[in-house]
Amino acid sequence: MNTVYLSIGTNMGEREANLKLAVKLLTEAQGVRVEAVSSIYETAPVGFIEQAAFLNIAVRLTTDLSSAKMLHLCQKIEQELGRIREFRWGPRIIDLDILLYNHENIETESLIVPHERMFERAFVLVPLMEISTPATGQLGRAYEALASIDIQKEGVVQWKKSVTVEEFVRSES
Ligand code: A4P
Ligand code: MG
Repeated sequence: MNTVYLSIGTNMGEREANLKLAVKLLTEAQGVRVEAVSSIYETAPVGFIEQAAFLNIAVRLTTDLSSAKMLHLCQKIEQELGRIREFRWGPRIIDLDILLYNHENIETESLIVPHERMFERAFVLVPLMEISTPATGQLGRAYEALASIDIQKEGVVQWKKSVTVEEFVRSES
């Protein structure tokens, strides 16, 4: 069984509903067991800053899917959400990134793990820390990276407290 951490973000449309639907689709996927979902954080946009604030979460899951199949599943869920809300909100309403896949270093044409930019992003690290325990290796590196980041300055604010996976999905609106 493989342990995988995902980062999910959205800044268009019904942001909370987008997150919940994405997690619901993960729980329904074959060979995937969603173990934990972080609190929801509202986060200032990084990169293109002239855009609306994001909601971000991190998800921990176990799976027998390979990393390539896991990426495929993430992309399928992105497409599904995009399709559902396409006319109303435009196609890019959700982003599912694989942060960690076990302790593996993966570098293929379509997948880089650990996610290339995760160690400098408070909107990734803060939720990730909530659903993991300090460790060595890549998670240890994430904990260390977060220690030197000013979370408030980065504009990462808890928006809704964490609940169980079942509750998170049940309250899908
Ligand atoms: N890819 C490579 N490695 C991975 C991985 N570990 N997980 C490839 C997922 N995909 C990975 O992704 C482009 C390509 O990355 C895919 O084809 C896949 O093969 P994409 O999601 O289609 O495009 P993108 O959104 O332009 O790229 P990416 O990397 O997801 O964007 P970023 O850099 O993550 O930026 N600010 C806040 N506050 N919160 C956010 O969530 N997100 C972004 C997106 C910018 N600013 C943000 C947030
Ligand atoms: Mg992505």
